[in-house]
Amino acid sequence: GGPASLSRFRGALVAAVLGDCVGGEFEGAEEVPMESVLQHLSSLDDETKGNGILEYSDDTAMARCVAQSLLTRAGFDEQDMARRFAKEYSASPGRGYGSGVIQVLKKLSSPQLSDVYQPARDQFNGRGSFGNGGAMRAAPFALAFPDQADVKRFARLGAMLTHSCSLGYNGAVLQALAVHLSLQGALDLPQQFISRLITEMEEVEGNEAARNDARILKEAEKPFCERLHRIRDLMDRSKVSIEEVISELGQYLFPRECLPENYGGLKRTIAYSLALGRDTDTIACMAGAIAGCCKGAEDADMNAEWLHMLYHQSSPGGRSETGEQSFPEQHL
Ligand code: F2R
Ligand code: MG
Ligand code: MG
Repeated sequence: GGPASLSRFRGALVAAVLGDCVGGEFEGAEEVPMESVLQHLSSLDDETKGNGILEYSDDTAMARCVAQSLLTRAGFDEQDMARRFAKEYSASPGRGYGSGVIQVLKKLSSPQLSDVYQPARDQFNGRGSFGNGGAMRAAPFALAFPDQADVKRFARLGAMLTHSCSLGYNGAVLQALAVHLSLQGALDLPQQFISRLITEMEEVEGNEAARNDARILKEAEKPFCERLHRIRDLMDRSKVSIEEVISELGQYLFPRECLPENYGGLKRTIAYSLALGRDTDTIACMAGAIAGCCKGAEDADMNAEWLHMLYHQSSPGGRSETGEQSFPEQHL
């Protein structure tokens, strides 16, 4: 499909669910040999093995809350989103949430809570979380708002419900921006895609709060810009090993080597995400994932359709003036 087509909306949400489900197999493993990744992927292709159902984790559970809140409120409503996070956690607490964020989700369920951002601010002795839980659920913001300034603003506010450290919420802004740009087809020119992200993140990371957090955490002055510059440098080279990617970037880039020739783009991306090890469900979820069958994909597919409608309808300000429910709950 062309820019902002329904198939791109579907691809973004469904691939995220698949990445989470397929990537869950290796989450936490320090090293994942490519051989194990290929074995895992081929066992999923083999209908005679397993029951064909994979479990999704917190990544999908929270992204679904974001999508459903944006749809039901026809824009960003922090109270509604916070309530959905809390309800989802209390219904299924065993989805593998981060050990810190659990405290926030419990506090968000209190009817006495007057400021929904306060529990996140209290995390880690008032420093806030820098975990990737805001980023892992950021894609729906890019699908709900056509305007880039809205994508940045609401992705940040949505992440701040659980992550008040700038590394946590700016990671969500970066992820939402990447989905926003790729929805317009920007991935066709990868170098330019990264350059545009750098330009945006220069501004996002330019404020005092971000500089202060980076200083305290002994990070580069603008941590995400710095990683993006390293990605651009690596992309200029013809060959990059998986070890170099891990040591240079942590876990971010997807060279073409070491994978079977017959793997398509999406399958290659998820296979590589798994081979990077450690936070494999979240990396694969955020990077996009192979096609397959797992619980949660149906919801994502339906949300994609509704978000596609909302995107093409919405006014630049985000939430409709009346705040009416444009997308009835029973459809979600
Ligand atoms: N939690 C996991 N995986 C652990 C294993 C789960 C296992 N498979 C199971 O089934 O139980 N995965 C999920 O968590 C990540 C997203 O986490 P989130 O939402 O960011 O959580 P949290 O608790 O806010 O942060 C994560 C950890 O980062 C450290 N941390 C964050 N901020 C800190 C700070 N300011 N100072 C010190 N440490 C900080 C803490 O260790 C947090 O617990 C995703 O991978 C998702 O898949
Ligand atoms: Mg997870
Ligand atoms: Mg994870």
